[in-house]
Amino acid sequence: MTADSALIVIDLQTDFCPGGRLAVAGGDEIAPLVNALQAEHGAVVLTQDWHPAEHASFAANHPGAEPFSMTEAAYGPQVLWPVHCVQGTPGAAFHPDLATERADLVIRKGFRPAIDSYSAFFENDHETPTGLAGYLRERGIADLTFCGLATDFCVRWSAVDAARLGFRATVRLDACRAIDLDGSLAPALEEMRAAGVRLLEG
Ligand code: VGL
Ligand code: ZN
Repeated sequence: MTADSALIVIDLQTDFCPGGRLAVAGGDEIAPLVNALQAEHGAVVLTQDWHPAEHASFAANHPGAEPFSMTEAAYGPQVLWPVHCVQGTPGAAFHPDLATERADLVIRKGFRPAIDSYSAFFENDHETPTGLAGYLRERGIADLTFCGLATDFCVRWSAVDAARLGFRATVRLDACRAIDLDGSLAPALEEMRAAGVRLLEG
């Protein structure tokens, strides 16, 4: 265990697990490993996707649009998702198998109606910060290990941003699960590698 390392658990929430509204296959399976990994880090941060019902990333808010289709947002291409992780609903809660008592910080993201937020560090405009980088720097934490959901969206964007911000970034792929929307996993792994993220299978 190193004092200057943090485990960042991305979006291990009920809606991203089997039975949820944007279920990632096997999403719930990672909880025991994620819980065990917490003991290996000096700090634990949990992120929580936290959308208002009128969020622009929901297909239901775009008349005629199908879930998993694409739209053009002001900041670039955006997937239109099924309604998920609506603030205060059971689906937005952490999965019940996730141990949350050791968490130092819970960072919520995606709460601005007009902009999605995959990364734990920036919203999808790549400009609006969540405050996480400042929090980690003030605590002197330089080493980040990512796990959670989903490998090819929120984990990917978080790990790539971390590397670009100068943190040492590792992804524990065995403690992640992917959506793999139209083959999105392979380029996600490639992008993380190219950004200098260390990918570990265990
Ligand atoms: C996520 C799609 C929409 C994620 C969040 O946590 O990977 N994916 N919102
Ligand atoms: Zn979301």
